[in-house]
Amino acid sequence: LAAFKDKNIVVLGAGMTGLSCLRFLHAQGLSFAVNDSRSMPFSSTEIQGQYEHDYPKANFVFGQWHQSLIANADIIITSPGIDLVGEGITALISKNCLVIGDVELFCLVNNSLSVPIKMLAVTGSNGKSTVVSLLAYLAKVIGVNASLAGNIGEPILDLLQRENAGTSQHANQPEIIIVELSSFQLETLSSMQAIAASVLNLSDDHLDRHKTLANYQAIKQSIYPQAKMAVVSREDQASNTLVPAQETITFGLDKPSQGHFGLNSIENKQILMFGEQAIISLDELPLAGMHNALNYMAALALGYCAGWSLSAMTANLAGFSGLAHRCQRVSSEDDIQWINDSKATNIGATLAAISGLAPTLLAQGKLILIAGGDGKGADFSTLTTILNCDVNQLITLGKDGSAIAELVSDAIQVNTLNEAVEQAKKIAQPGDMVLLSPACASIDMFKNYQERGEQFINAVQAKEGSCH
Ligand code: UMA
Ligand code: ADP
Repeated sequence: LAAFKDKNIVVLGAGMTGLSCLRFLHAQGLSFAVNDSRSMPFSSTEIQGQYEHDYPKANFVFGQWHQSLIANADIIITSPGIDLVGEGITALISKNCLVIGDVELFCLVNNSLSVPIKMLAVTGSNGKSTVVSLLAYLAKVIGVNASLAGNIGEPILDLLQRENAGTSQHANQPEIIIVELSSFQLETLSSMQAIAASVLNLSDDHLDRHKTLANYQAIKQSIYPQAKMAVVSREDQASNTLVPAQETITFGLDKPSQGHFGLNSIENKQILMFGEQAIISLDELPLAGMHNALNYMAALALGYCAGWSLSAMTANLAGFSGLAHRCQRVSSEDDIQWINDSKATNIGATLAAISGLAPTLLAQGKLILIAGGDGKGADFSTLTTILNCDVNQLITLGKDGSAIAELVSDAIQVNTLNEAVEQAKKIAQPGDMVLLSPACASIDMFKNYQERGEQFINAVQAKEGSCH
């Protein structure tokens, strides 16, 4: 990190990412400033005075963007949630300033190690956390020392041994890092050298920040040139238009050619295939729906690129039971299924949930969908057909709930999630399914999607009339 010595370094944001940068820069003995536009960025467990004491070489500036600090910076390390253009920061930055994210900083350090830590990188509009968690699970059970980092919640710089970072290797370093990357993180990343990377799929998301689908698509696909091998979906053309000429393994729902993953129907069963080789029947796997079949294949393909044994991975696939808030059954009392898919924060995830779950209903069973929240600028019209064909009753809430309600003739609009659940309780009969799959972010009404999911579960489990 010689290039960082005696430079004006500014960390933007004092959230998870900013604090990991702070710890890392401090361990390098570097001076730097931390600027956050909120006046109280630290949570109750992180006390500012303590930080000022522990990091004497850091200058903390909170409450507004510090224009001259930013204008005089040689290096800016920004956090993914900060919209540099929207916040007017880009206009302040001098043209010689290096603007990077935490993952780029990690890669610059990692690339300079005598034996860089290997990386597998995953992005996409949906399925990222499921795929990286499945990969981490497989690594563990087959005996690979892997760590999970990135958008899933563990800032990647924290994986470098602090006292030795950038100078030497440490015995406890993981053999491989499985990194989940958001479009926000990819915007400031250009030096990753992953073994393999995948854009799992692409549908409208974060358009309030990226403005056009084309921008969002280009940002997502910038992952491919930063990997030796590309793991590419045959189902989603929008995710693979910019794959450079490199070794490619594809996955899709059709019969695969040699060296690729796909499905084949054998004796009325859908079998996961690697070329001509039958791997496992989908009905032996706990995560239902075709979107999860794709997730299984993407994880197997990425693990295969890392040199993991296909048979060892396959033997352990069924042991992964999935993550909370993703099409999670929370009750089937009175023969009514209540499904929490609070993590469906965009249209693509809700489409996958409905098309995966509707076929599992019995002939008379109705599907009641609870949707709405902050749509992040998405065009909801792509939901029109599925809402009118597969959803029997739509209940909407939140900032963009009425825009979804307009797509059908008989939506019920409510103000709170508890009200939505009460309405659903009045309507649902044995054999029906009530699905919370909002197609929207939660931030207009909740702290995060977890809080939304937990409130849904509590309301479902509350006895009649008591869920307030
Ligand atoms: N901040 C400002 N001004 C702004 C915006 C933010 O000062 O205009 C400050 C906030 O006051 C806060 C800090 O920046 O102190 C927060 O930074 P951040 O929003 O980048 O959040 P982190 O805590 O650093 O968490 C980030 C990711 N957050 C976002 O991308 C919004 C986390 O992904 C990620 O787990 C974490 O880094 C570790 O890598 C969360 C997420 O919601 C889960 N991701 C989005 C998604 O999955 O859809 C992309
Ligand atoms: P991400 O980390 O990309 O947000 P998650 O694995 O957390 O992905 O899942 C988010 C939402 O997307 C959930 O509602 C889940 O049911 C749905 N989902 C998971 N995999 C896929 C996929 N391959 N295609 C579409 N939707 C998916």
